[in-house]
Amino acid sequence: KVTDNDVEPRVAETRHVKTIIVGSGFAGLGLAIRLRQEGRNDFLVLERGSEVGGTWRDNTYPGAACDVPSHLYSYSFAPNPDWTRSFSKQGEIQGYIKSVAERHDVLDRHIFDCDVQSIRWNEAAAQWEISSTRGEFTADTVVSAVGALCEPALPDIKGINDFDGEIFHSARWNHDADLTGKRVAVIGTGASSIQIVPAIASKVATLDVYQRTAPWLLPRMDRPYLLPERLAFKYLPAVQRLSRAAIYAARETQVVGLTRFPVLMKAFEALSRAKLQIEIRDPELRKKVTPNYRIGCKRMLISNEYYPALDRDNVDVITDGIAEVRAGSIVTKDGTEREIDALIVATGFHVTDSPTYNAMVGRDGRTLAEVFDDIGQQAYKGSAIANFPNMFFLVGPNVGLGHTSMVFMIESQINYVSDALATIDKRGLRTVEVREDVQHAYNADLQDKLGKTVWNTGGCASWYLDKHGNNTTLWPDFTFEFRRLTRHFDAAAYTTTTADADRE
Ligand code: N01
Repeated sequence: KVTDNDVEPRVAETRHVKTIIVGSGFAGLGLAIRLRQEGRNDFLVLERGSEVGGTWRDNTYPGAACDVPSHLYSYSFAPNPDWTRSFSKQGEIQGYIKSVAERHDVLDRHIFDCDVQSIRWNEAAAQWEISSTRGEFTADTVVSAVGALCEPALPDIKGINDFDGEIFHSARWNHDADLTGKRVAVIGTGASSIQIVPAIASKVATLDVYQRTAPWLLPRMDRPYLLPERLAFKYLPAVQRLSRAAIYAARETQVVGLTRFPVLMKAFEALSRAKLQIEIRDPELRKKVTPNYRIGCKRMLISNEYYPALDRDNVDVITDGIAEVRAGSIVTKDGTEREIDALIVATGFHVTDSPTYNAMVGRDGRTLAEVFDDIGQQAYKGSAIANFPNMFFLVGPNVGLGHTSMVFMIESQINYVSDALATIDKRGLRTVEVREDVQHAYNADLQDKLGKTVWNTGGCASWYLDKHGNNTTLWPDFTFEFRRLTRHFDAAAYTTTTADADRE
């Protein structure tokens, strides 16, 4: 870690580096490691948190765990024979990310507690100017690796700011708040909530779960690894590789089934309904939590504990819609007032309207938010956006997945971006900017494919869709197809200038 002594003098003077990476979750950290491996050491990682890990550092709520199997949810260059269970918990994943950062010796390129406030293109200098809470920087190239699920979305509910008790977002869990014996409410029933509810249900006095849309639930095939398995992973690396490949293949077939074959969707729905029948005794409650849209339209959730938790005597599912929050209670639209001591807001993230878009100012003086307002959230291969020269994105638009490991997509983008940086160096390029026509054609094709999927046609609203109803977050195909597209940087899709500023 860069110490305060190293960093503070930079506050006074602008520091220039070749490449700045913003964010050090799986994506930013993975790229930093790749740059170091390639001997491209003139880079810095600016990270607003005080350690690496991104979403796995921030989401520390009780019950937080991954819904992708551990051996696939790891860097391919850093397999981990020590995973203790098939689906890892937050602490274990965060420990893994930190140990990879240490082992690959990139922490000295990080500046922590560094909140980036603006990233502005200087056309004359062909550089990015970065303002942060730890000083000013300039860079030839910026890679934004802030992630899609980094900015908590608070619900716009009347009176919520006047609530007097403990209130916090799932991604900003207040561990000083003791919920034991308290009357607690949770707003939201997404991936975070269905992990929080069973984790706290038995310790609180009462738990009111405010559900707007019921999620589809499937079994969670989680279990601790047996000692012989762990020994095999450790001493026979081929076993771990095989396990990874098998999980990968199974997950790839899932996306095709859900996006293309209605018969398979029906089979999954039947499985989920059977689960409901077995795990919830109360028929009224069962009716309340039965989804009314096609499975897969929203992210499918996996849990063996959520329904039994809802079925507890001290837990209520409330579907009437929230009218207002008062100092010590929530009032629903039917006029019922329920008193509470603590309110947990598990209402997701700003995805298609991320505040980070306001901080980036491109070549024509418009912010990324303004550009996206005009054309919708889009990028070429999820990685480059016209009007933002020498800027690349990891986990950009339409790179997200609902069914398998984001680490696979991230590593594909790392291949692409590191090859782009190498090409810039090799050819002595001053700027590279994706051509608008290429970007638009790429996105028209994506939207065409997405328009036919269950995400767009399944009869639900979700964070996958933007305000125009376009799916600007998910990748619609096999992930190996994305890997193929991002294998090499395709300079022909870009307008480039050389040092003498000739447009090529
Ligand atoms: O957020 P969400 P999340 N009034 O947006 C409800 C990843 N993740 O933090 O469905 C009332 O999914 C909203 O209702 P509705 C994963 O990619 C992974 O849970 O919009 N309710 C919904 O129920 C996931 O998809 C893991 O009608 C309001 C909930 O809040 C993503 O993160 C674990 C409301 C938000 O659900 C986000 O998950 C956790 C309002 N005003 C997260 N506004 C694992 O790997 C929103 N809601 C296991």
